[in-house]
Amino acid sequence: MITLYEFALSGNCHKVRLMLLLLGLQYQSVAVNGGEQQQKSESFIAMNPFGQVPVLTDGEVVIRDSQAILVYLARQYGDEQWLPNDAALLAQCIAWLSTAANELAAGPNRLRLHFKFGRTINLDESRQVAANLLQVLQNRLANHSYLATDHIIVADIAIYPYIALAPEGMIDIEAYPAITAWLSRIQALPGYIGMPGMWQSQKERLS
Ligand SMILES: N[C@@H](CCC(=O)N[C@@H](CS)C(=O)NCC(=O)O)C(=O)O
Repeated sequence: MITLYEFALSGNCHKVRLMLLLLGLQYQSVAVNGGEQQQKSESFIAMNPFGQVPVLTDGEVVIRDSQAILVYLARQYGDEQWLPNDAALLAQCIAWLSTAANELAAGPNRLRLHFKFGRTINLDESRQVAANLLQVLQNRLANHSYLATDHIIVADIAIYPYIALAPEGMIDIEAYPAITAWLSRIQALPGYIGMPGMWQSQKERLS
């Protein structure tokens, strides 16, 4: 049985939820109590020494880090569509996973932590990182349907939640039409699940 240890309001956890559902996988969710710092308990640290969610277990396999979990699920349960075998394409995919852990975390994610949860941040720096990232995404998606290739792969799932949640970080996502078109494409996928606070396509709003 697959088990996901998660916070309900975490975009990193949402990546994993979305991937599990797009792959049609059954799993059990364990809500980690962040208010009580359960992620820092001895038993949790045994699964993730950084004391963070998400963590996914699958039998004896224990994986920390949302990007790593996406790669595991794609390789273990998905077809090549989700995680390319081709060396150049795989490198493109890893580049976007790296962007998820770096620019996305330091920009849109950090702005959301500030405006939604009151975290103290360097506002100017986070806004600059976010603006730069959004322009890179807009430029790429102006000519492509997805980030790394012509169909969805784990790279898109890794970037998706914190871009869809960008309005909670006071980012005007509608100013980037190629990005909202990409968000809409993902929201139209069979098995798609959203979370509160995400930008929604008109179709999603009406459903
Ligand atoms: N690189 C990690 C980051 C994980 C992360 O930042 N988790 C946050 C929730 S989104 C967390 O557990 N925060 C609580 C803490 O650090 O104590 C990933 O992608 O999974």
